Formats: sequence, structure tokens, C-alpha cells
Amino acid sequence: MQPVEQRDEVEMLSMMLLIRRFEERASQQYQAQKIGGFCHLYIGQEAVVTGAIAAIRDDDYIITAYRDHAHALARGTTADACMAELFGKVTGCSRGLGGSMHFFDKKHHMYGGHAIVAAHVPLGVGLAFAIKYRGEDRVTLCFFGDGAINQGSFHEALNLAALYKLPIVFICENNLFAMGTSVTRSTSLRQIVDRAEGYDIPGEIVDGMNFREVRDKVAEVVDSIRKESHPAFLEMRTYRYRGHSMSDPASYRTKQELEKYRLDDPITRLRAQLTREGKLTNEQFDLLDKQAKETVLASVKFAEKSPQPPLDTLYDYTYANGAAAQSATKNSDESQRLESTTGQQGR
Ligand SMILES: Cc1ncc(C[n+]2csc(CCOP(=O)(O)OP(=O)(O)O)c2C)c(N)n1
Ligand SMILES: [Mg+2]
Repeated sequence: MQPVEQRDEVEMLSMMLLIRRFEERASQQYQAQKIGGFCHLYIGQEAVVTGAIAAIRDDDYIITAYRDHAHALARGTTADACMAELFGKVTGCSRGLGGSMHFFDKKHHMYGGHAIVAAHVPLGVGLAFAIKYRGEDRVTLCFFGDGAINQGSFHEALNLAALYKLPIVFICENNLFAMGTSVTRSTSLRQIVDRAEGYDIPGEIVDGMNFREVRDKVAEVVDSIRKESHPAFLEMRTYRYRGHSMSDPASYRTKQELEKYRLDDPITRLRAQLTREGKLTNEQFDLLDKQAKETVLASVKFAEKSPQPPLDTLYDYTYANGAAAQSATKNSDESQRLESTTGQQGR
């Protein structure tokens, strides 16, 4: 297990570069129709997950929503396994059956990738409950968007975490929008962190564009939780540069707003800090970037070459068991056939 102190800042900068280059390439591959389904990019938000992961141990748990590529990469899932998952290949981190929104990596304690807004927050509380039940000193980091905080399951989860004093950090990635809806239109609170206060959970606002601030704040909270189990809430103020998903042109915001946040870019910021302190040269930065790009290009080749999952695994890991799901499909095929032969329209 790697002690937190050894997580070198230059290494974490190269992780942010890997995440950025991975998603830029994913976007290109999506447009080339190599990737299907939904695809939500995290570009601009990299400091949140990278800073948070830099503050925890390898055996701590994390769980997140569907904007999850960066979480898996930061946790240690390889670019190969992530790209292959986007391509729907059997070598992917969810065996090609999950796709962009359902990355999962048990070995690295990354428990998804969940598509239903806020549905995973109670699951995060469940992970924290398991820690406490077993008497361990692990911590769960539960990431979710600003859109999740008005969902019923979110409130149930916070209530239980507070009552049971569970070891969980609720990390709200407040990127100001839930799809095209501004947080100011969807939320009655002045600030999101106030949600925690109602449940007597300590909460703080963090500059989510600043790697060091995120890492230090998460480290402080996690340290306190390990000493005596309790929940905590951090509202990370961040911004996504791209639309909600690949199909969103993001016309609900101005170019000026986007530019303002791009000037505060988390990668540029950490690079500047390290350069100023003599810990990084321009040549070293260029080399890290080149390595990130090469790793990502290799992951595309790996994904392209990998096989599709066998057809008979299609219903594995679904709620209905394979046989039931397949017979349901057969029945629906059969009724469609009957409808088309008898000329009846489906209802
Ligand atoms: C229960 C539920 N309602 C609606 C949706 C459709 N939906 C998908 S993403 C999203 C917005 C969520 O925004 P936020 O939580 O802020 O996360 P972000 O996309 O900004 O990371 C919505 C409404 C959904 N997936 N689940
Ligand atoms: Mg949001």
C-alpha cells in the first residue's frame, strides 16, 4: 500500500495529463463512431479527482456517477482497460458490457460508474457501513454532481451516514450545470454545502480547480475520519469545458464564461506552481505530455485489436438472469413477428 506522502506532485500532474489526453482522444474516437452510447467528458475537472485520490490510501473505496473515466484512471485502472471499455471490448474494465458510464474496477476499489443521478450515493453509504461494521479504518469517497443534491436518495443517504457516523466523504463536483440547467435554477440553496449542515455533517467549499487545495482539504477530512468515524461533505467548485455529453453543444452558456474558467485551468495551474518552485522544467513537462499522448494512442490500438465480448455473455450481470432476459427478448421478437404478419400495430 502506498503511503499518501509518497504521491509525488509531478506524478499527479502527469496523471492529470493522462486523463486530459485520454478524454480528448475518446472524444475523437467517439466522433469517428468507434465508441457508441453515451459519453460524458471530465475535461476541466481533473484536479478534483486527482487531488482527492492523492489524499487517500490504495485500499480506500471510491464510487461515482457516469462522468467516470477520470476516476478509474486516477485510481490506477490502465488506459488500455478504460479505452477498451469505451470501445465495448471484452478487455475493458467492465468486460465491454458497461461502456462509458459503467466503469468498474474492484481490484482498485473503484465501485462504479453509475448512470442514474444520485442512485449511487446510498451505495457509497453502504460501502462506508461495511467499513465500520468490519471495524476497519478505510474511508469511502463518494463523488456526485450538483444535480444529485435534490434527489430523494441523496437525502436518505446523508441522513443514514449522519445517524450511523459512517466514514464517508461526500464530494459534490459542482460544475454549475446539470445537463443544461444552471445550479442557480435547480437548487433553492444559496450554496450547495448548506445541504450538509441540515444533517449535522461538517462541510466546506473547496476550489476544485486547484489540485493542492483539493488534496490538502481531502487529506485533512480523511485524517479526522480515520481518528474517529464520521461523515463529511466537500463542495468542489469546478467547471466542465465540454458539453454535458458528446451530443451537447452547450449553447446555454457564453464563450466568455468558458474562457474565464479555461484561464484557471487545473493542469496549467499545477504546472506553474511546480515550475515556479524549481520542481519542473518545460522540457520535463513536454516529456510528460508526450508520454501521456503515447499511452493513450497505444490504448486505442489495444482497444481496436481486442475482441468483442462473446454474444452469450450479453445478459450476464443484468438484474434479470440470462435465461429470463433472453426468453423475454425471444418473446418480444415473436410478438413483433406476429404483429408484422397480422398487420397489427404494437401498443
Ligand atoms: C434519476 C435521473 N434523472 C434524470 C437523469 C438524466 N440525467 C443524466 S445526467 C443529468 C444531470 C446531472 O447533473 P450533475 O449531477 O450536476 O452531474 P454532471 O453531469 O454535471 O457531472 C440528468 C438529469 C438521470 N440519469 N437519472
Ligand atoms: Mg453538474
